[in-house]
Amino acid sequence: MQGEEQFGPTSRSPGDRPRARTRRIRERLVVVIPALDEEVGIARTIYDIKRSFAGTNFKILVVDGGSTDQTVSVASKAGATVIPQRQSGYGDALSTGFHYGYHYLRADILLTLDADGTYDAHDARTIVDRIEAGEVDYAIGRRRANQESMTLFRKYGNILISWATCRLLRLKGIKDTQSGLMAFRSYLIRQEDLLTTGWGINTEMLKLAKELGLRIGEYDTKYYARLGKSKLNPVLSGAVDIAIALRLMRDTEPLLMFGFGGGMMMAIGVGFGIVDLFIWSQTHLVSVAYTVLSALALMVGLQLVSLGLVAEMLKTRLRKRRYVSPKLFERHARIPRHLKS
Ligand SMILES: Nc1nc2c(ncn2[C@@H]2O[C@H](COP(=O)(O)OP(=O)(O)O)[C@@H](O)[C@H]2O)c(=O)[nH]1
Ligand SMILES: [Mg+2]
Repeated sequence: MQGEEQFGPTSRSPGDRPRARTRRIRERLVVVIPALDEEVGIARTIYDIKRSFAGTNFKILVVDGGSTDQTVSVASKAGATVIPQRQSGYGDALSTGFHYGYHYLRADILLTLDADGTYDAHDARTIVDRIEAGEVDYAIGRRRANQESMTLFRKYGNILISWATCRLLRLKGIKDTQSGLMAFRSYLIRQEDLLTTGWGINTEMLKLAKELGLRIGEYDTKYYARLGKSKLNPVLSGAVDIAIALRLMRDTEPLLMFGFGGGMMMAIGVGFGIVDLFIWSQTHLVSVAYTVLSALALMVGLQLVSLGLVAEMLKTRLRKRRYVSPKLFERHARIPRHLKS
């Protein structure tokens, strides 16, 4: 196929004319690996990445969360650049790494994966290739776990969280919003200081990517049993993910969120009012309890709807500030690579 590049030595017969296109200079990739006490898995993770991305333009950045074991020295020896994170938490580690990768290492594409050997480095390469090929701007590795590598509780919890997140954020076709393997075009974090410092960062980034109109894709990836001990509390992280999704919804779809809540309250108020009327029609007595409940629910409902309307107006007025400049966006995202000169 024309336009497709060959890497490594090409098998050209003596009579062939030189190819019109030379070997493409690959985009710069920064691999961000968050690590907290991962001396058992970090070296393997780094070596696997090195092998998979051999011959390409990449740098490995380990973001250390204050490990008390040998993580930092093992990672440095394995050839990674190690930096400390700014504050604490998984989200902060990623945010630190992404900003460092973009501003200091001039990354075109950012990739992240765990330091525990759970993700497959070849699959990581595949999702980066999809971005380089211009197929998507944001790629997630959808975990295809076997029973041993993920408990059933986590597996079904993850399905539920992903479903709820997609419903709340109106994302279509994403099945694994919480995957630790993802890659994206680096300008995604250009203007946005990610708010989350904890586990909700995946949700926040996904929402941002959708808002910016990035093409989001999901690709199957193998998911192995973890090396070392997990840092995640699945119940807590699930609750945080939902809370983050709700917070983002409050900021981006306030009318829907408050309007829905307000509408429900008003419906309850009307319901109590009808019961009250029914009692009155039968007994010619007014139930104080139903009257008070009805009035209360109607008032709260009305307030929520009003809040939704005001918040919607604020959102519209503040919206422009969240976006990267359209010019920059055009340059990176809209025009497929093979059409750029
Ligand atoms: N720097 C840093 N890394 C963290 C922190 N919490 C978790 N990690 C790393 O983030 C990755 C994901 O955590 P992990 O325990 O594997 O969660 P799980 O994959 O959901 O079980 C691992 O590489 C952890 O070492 C943190 O607070 N700071
Ligand atoms: Mg992990």
